[in-house]
Amino acid sequence: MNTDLFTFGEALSVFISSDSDSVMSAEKYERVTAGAEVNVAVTLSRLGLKPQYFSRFGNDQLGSVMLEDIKAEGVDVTLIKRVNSFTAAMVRNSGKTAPVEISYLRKGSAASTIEPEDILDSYLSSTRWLHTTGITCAISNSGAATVKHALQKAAALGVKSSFDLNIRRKLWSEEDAKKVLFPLASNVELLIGGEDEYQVVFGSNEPKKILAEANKRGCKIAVMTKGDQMMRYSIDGNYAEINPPKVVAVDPVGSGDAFTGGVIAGLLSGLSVEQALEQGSICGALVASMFGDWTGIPTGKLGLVDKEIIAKVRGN
Ligand code: KDG
Repeated sequence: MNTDLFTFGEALSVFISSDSDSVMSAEKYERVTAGAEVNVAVTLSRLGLKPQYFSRFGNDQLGSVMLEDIKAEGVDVTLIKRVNSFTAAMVRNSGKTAPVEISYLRKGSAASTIEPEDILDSYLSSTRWLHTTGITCAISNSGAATVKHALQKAAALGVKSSFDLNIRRKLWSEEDAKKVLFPLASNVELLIGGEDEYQVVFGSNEPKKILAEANKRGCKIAVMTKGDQMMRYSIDGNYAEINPPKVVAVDPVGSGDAFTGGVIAGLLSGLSVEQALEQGSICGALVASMFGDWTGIPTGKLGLVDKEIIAKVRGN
């Protein structure tokens, strides 16, 4: 099957407290499916492209319901393996009145057994873009080896790729993250990360210097985000800045992935880097303006956000 995107990682069942903004007092929870890579895949699907997502899910009910959720979004899930382990989960409060606090139930999960042999060359040779993240590197050594393998294979096959640093400090230390992620932050079409994540991985506080170094290491487009504030980027040594649209942010979780998905979809559809970043920031802002990782992801055709939605965000 020919796909626009191939991505893999851990998807989680996210339990969000619904009767209290603290897990300490909540008795009721809503469950949704999320996860950095699957969020990117869903964004591409909503925008009218063909993404394929691989993971290992447990032979359990959470695995089954998540598979259905992802499939219902039009993402190809036919490669997902069911294994004899459990499907990961995350528990959080809504963040309506208190800061979001998360707990993971994922150590030793089904997805943490992902290994390089899972990623066949044919998955990569039949896609236009590979997307991976630092989260898969944090969940296990075999996850990190799989990311390395996939990025190297994609490069050898001439398939464009992206890598989102995505440091999860509840999963590993900054020191361990730097050791593993720095070698991987090279030779990709698109490197994405928050300012703090770039600082950890590149060991510097100077955004321009970091982005120039990323370009020198073969990351053609290096993008440094900072929530809803000014975004910095550099293409082949040319530095620029862009301001994301302002929205009332109610739940930023997942907005970074929608941003990444919007950028990838834009680049695949022939937008300039600046236009693709603008499209990504519209997707990110819309997700931040609603609760849940998928709720606000906009719709579109052929990889481009629908014009009416763009006009609404821009206030025209
Ligand atoms: O980027 C949003 C993700 O943080 C969320 O969906 C859960 O993948 C996740 C993680 O590992 O934190």
